[in-house]
Amino acid sequence: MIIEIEKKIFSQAFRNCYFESYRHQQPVIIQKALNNSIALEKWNVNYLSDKVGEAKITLLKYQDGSNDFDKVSHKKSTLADYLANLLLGNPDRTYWFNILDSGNFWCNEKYKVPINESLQVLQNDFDLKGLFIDQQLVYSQLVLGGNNVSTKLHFDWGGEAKLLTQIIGCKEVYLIHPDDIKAVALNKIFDQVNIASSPVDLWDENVLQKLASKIKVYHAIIEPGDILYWPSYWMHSVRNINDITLAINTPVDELPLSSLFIRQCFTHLTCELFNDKSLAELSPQTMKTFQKSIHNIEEQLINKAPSSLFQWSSEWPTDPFEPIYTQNHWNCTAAANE
Ligand SMILES: O=C(O)CCC(=O)C(=O)O
Repeated sequence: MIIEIEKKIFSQAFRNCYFESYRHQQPVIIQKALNNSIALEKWNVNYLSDKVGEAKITLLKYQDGSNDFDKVSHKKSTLADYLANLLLGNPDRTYWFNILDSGNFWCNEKYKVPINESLQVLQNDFDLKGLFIDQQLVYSQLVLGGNNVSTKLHFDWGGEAKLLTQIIGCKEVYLIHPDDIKAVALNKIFDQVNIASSPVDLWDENVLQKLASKIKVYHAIIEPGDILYWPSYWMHSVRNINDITLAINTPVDELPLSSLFIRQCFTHLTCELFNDKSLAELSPQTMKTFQKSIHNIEEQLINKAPSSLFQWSSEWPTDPFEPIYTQNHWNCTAAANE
């Protein structure tokens, strides 16, 4: 079944209702929360070119016909040149998305996420503080592209929830509840590709209909002024609709996942492995290295002991272009084992 995501007008009453009925539970489009926002009122090609046009940015250049952000090359530009390129129809299918020190114009000090200092001045134009829980906002990032780009179905690696604020143009979004993960053939740890993504292409109408006959697929078109919230680990695939489509991506660190829980998972893994008789065949040196690795992870978890997943995840590779599970990683591992 395809379900249209609920729309709610922002108010104090809605804020209470958000904490009771949406947070951690289901997506919602929050409308009219950006009253008096300069971003919403003034941002356009001329305004952004005048104010931050000189900013140096890094774009993702997708392969032909693909929306796989793990298989991209990088292209440098200035923001003004990129905006001009979008006005020409974005012929090289580039997307300004998900490179922290390129697109971030604000970050919460507590997370130490990099930002693009040339964009910092935009902090005066846009601010989500005061709407929900300020300390949980991680950073704010510009996401800009033409109507011919989208993202493949994935969830966010750090377990963050999302506030996606639409500023110029519209986006189409599909979301899937984490409980339905088994229906989307999530890439597996040994599949040698991004394990937070799925090969299911929701932009193929047949694939979409087939999936929607089995599970709930949430859908929305978001328009300027809309803030789309989705909770942690909801899978999402997002498509730009207009030639200039600009949104602000603000991850929310709201999942109360303890590092002790993660340690618990490692304990299970370790027990499984050590109960496997074939491990007896490993050399004492290999066993020692193996134990040392697990011990290191345990130390990290105990010493940092953050209560939030986002801080924990920042200890791990977060660059989508160098994830731990890349082809290279596994090739190297295979080569080392030969
Ligand atoms: O806004 C977009 O196009 C992509 C958003 C997205 O996929 C994400 O925030 O992870």
